[in-house]
Order: sequence, then C-alpha cells, then structure tokens
Amino acid sequence: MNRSLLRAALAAAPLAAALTVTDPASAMQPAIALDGLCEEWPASVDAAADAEFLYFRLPFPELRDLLTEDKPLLIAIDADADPATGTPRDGLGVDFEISMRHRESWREPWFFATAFEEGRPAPVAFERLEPLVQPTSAAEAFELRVRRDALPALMHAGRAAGRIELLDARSTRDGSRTRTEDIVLPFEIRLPVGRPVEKVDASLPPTPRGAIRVLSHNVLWSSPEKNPTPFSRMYRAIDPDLYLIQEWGRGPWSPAYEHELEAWFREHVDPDRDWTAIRCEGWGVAIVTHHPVLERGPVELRAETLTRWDFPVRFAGAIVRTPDAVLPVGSVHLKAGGDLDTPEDQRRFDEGRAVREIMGVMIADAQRLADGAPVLPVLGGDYNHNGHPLVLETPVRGLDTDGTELTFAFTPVLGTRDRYSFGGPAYGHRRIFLDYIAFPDAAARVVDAFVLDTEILTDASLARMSLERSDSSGADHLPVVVDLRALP
Ligand SMILES: [Ca+2]
Ligand SMILES: [Ca+2]
Repeated sequence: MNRSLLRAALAAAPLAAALTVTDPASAMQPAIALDGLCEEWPASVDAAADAEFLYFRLPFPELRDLLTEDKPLLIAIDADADPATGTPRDGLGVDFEISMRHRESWREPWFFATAFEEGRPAPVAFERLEPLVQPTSAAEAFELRVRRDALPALMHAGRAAGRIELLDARSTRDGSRTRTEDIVLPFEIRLPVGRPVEKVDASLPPTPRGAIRVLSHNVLWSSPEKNPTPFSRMYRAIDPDLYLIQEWGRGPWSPAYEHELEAWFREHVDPDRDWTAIRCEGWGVAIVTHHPVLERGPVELRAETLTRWDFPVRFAGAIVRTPDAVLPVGSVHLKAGGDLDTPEDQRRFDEGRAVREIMGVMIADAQRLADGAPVLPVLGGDYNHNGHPLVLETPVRGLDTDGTELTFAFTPVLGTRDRYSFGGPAYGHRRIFLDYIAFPDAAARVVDAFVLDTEILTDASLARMSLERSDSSGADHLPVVVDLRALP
C-alpha cells in the first residue's frame, strides 16, 4: 500500500500512440487539477477549458525532462474554430500559439506565446500567460495550464480547435538519446464564457487535536535575518511543532551558531517558548522546535560520491518528543540544478543514499527512546527534484515502520488543487514544485497538508489570518505544511 505519489503518477501516465485523435462528440470537460497527476483526464481528451484557464495534457512515449529540452512542444489554437481568422496552418486558422524553448536558467522564460491578429504575429507576455506545468521532474506525461485572459480572443464562449505537437526534441545537452516520432494530438474544446483569474478565498486549518504540524521552508539565504516580519507573521499563523529549514546560515557548526537561530525564534515567534535549534556543517539546514530534543543527528554527513562535489550533505537531524509521538526528523536540501542524467542528478542520488542510512540509525535510536510512544520518521526539505523520478524515494526507501518507503504527503497550494512550492510574481510568475515532506503511512495519516501562497489569496482571507499579500514572497520557496496524526 505504501507507494510514493510519484510512482503512482508514473503508473497512471498513459503511453501515447504516435497519433491520437480526439473525438469531439465524446469530448468531456474534466475538472483539471494542476498537480502533475493525469488521472482525471479521460483517455480521449488532451485539451480542456474552464472560465479562467486552458488546460493541455502532454503524453510522451518515454521519460522526458520537459522544462530543460529544446523545443519539445508546440500548441496551435484556433480560438474560434474558424480557418478564415488567424494564420492558416494545417486546415486551421491559428489565432494563438504556445511553444517552449530550452532555458539555461530558471530565471529565463521557457514558454513563449504568439497571437495572430489579422495574420500578424504579436508576442504575448509570459506574465500574462502565467503558464503552470506539472510535474517539475522528468515524467512521461505533463499537465499545462495557461490563463485565458492573456488574450481577448480566448475569452468568448464557443468552440475552439487546435493541435498539440510533441516534437522530437533531442537537442538536450548530452545529445545522447535516440529519435522518436513526433506526436500530433488534434483537439476541440468547448469554451465557457471566460473571466479574469480571481483571487482565492481560504483559511489556514487549525492544527487538529493530537496531530503534529510539520513545516518545511527554504528561506532563501537567511532572508528572515534581513527581513524578519513576513516570516514572523507566517510562522505565528501556521504555528508548527517542527520547523525543517533550508538556506539559513552557512556555519561552521558551533553551539553559538545554534543559539543565534534560537534567539531569532524567541524574538520573532514566541519569547515564552523553550526553543531548540539543531544545525550542522551542511550549509543552511536546520531543525527548530519548542518540544524536547532527545538526541541530535550528525554534525557532519558525507556522501560516497563519484561527482566533483564533496561538500557535507545538507542534512540536519534530531529525535524530537511531542506529547503524541517520538519523531526522528530530518531537514534535507539536495543538490540544486541539472536535470535528467546530469552530474547534479547523480549527486542527488549520492546524497539521498547517505541521508537514508543516517535516518535508519536515527529511527533505531528513536525506537529505543520511545518508551511506548509511536515512532514517526519524517524527512522534509528542498529535494531539488527536477531530474530522475527515483531521486525522490532514494532517501526514504525502507524507512517506514513496515519496511516500505516513506510516503510523500500530497500538498496542494492552500485554496486550490494545484501543486507548486517555488516562485510567484516576484519570480516572473514561474512556479515549480521542489519541496516535499515524507511520512510513514503505516504509522500515521495526514490530517491537513498545504503550501501557503499568500499572493493568490483574497484580502479577506489574508485579514482573517493576519497575513499580508507579499508575505510568502519573502523567500523564493513557499512554506510546505503537513499535519500528521499517529494511527491508533
Ligand atoms: Ca491533474
Ligand atoms: Ca481562427
């Protein structure tokens, strides 16, 4: 029963035929969640719409790293299903076109849109389109969403037609993969009347009785020290039992280095709590809690590595006792950058194996110390998961109480069913998902789980939570929160 969500996603991803034809007569309008899982898509449907967005499913015949390949995708949209308007191509009158291009850095746009009004091409700004694609890692099927209000021609009610072309784009940097056939997916969509994208009304769920709230947050190189207020507001509102932190401080380890972090939490979160911070030689990672720490993890963790990186693994560990459980917990920050089959991806595998080994030791210690309390291993952090799918489960394999891997909690953005944990208006409206919290589903269940993006919430929602709109933009990553309750 204990399968990672990612594996479930891969199992559900369909293998595309060389040519799939959508039957317009049977085309449904499924409600699409931009979560990287394609289970809600009927087999014959590759394009859909609601009042705010257009959605596309992109099924590839093999594992692909969509965000790092050169020109893997072209979507031609005949917004009025009228060959007489737009630019003529393949029997369509194309009014709008979306394409992708390889980017050297996440700061560059990787989606490009062109509108054809009276046949003349005009670029449409990335910020207006606000494309969201999931998953962020390599996969065999992706979901893509774009805003309809990016273009007046997409706002009317009626029929649209078009083609999704998944191109043989083997100009990846290593250039080693073989050629496959291009995939062409014609589609028709019924468009309901469009409306501008609206803010979302939502509230933070209170921590349920008997549950343990875990927060993971990459804070962007000590941002809470330079600009404490947004972090202070969010952390007070969320009020977790365990903070798993990344990118706060660069060591070296010393007791004073840990006391600095404890002082920040006394000053900016709660002066009356007895804060403990666990840091290490690995840059930026920490665990902070107001519950008793029974044992600390290693001050320095090394990976056996074949890559050129040999810095200490960014892993902080501790065994924490809450009123409801004993938790061997880790805060991890895997190597950034690189995609499928790169040295960075190899380094992530190396780091994951070292983390798994030390987590195994901490779990055995926790079982000795538990004194009858449930033992709930938790590993959260920034997995930088943009390459091979199996990177994700490497550090959690075999760590559940039944010997299976830990499970990654499904954490949609609060108030939505979408999944991203990085980016937003301060980052050019690019959004990807990098931050995960793994838990033992043989010993606990998830009560609530969410990512907090204050930018998308209504003013009334923010006022209820005593938050400001830009609070979650204090860092490039968003806070990820999971409430766990031990099974009886
Ligand atoms: Ca989905
Ligand atoms: Ca047209």
